[in-house]
Amino acid sequence: MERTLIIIKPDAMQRGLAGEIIKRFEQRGLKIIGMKLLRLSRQLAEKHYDVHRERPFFGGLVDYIISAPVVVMAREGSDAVLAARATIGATKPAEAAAGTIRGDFALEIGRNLVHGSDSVENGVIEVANFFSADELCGGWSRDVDGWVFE
Ligand code: DAT
Ligand code: MG
Repeated sequence: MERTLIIIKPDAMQRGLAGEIIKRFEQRGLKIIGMKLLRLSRQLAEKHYDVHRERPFFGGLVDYIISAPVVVMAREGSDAVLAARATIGATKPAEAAAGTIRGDFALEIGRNLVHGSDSVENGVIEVANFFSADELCGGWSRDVDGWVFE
């Protein structure tokens, strides 16, 4: 079962788009196993974006992601990583397809509203970086008849 970390970034919070973004993942059927509001520490932000440390935009990216509280969500499912990325849209919003979050609400790469893990491996790592085990509620699912608890 795959896990993906979703971050509703400061620009989405500032624009009042948190509910819209949560709705899209919910409608897609991506099971939610964790959610909280927090302001990232610089240390956690630098760890989260470590792969981009040598890029010229790294400093601005970190300053931006720690500039305001964000909503972080853990989502789980088969193909959760790919499905979430498809719902989010391309990194460069101008290239993101209409119907995706970025394609419908964003234009600037530095203000692209939402993060989603880019691989199955990183999904597991990123969820663990943001959530302790007791903050995650697995062990349930939905089917046509309603809730199913393990
Ligand atoms: P994604 O968020 O789609 O996974 P990424 O991992 O390549 O994209 O980059 C992380 C974030 O860094 C991205 O959401 C916005 C920012 N970023 C990426 N490339 C950039 C660039 N060329 N200029 C400014 N910001 C950039
Ligand atoms: Mg990425």
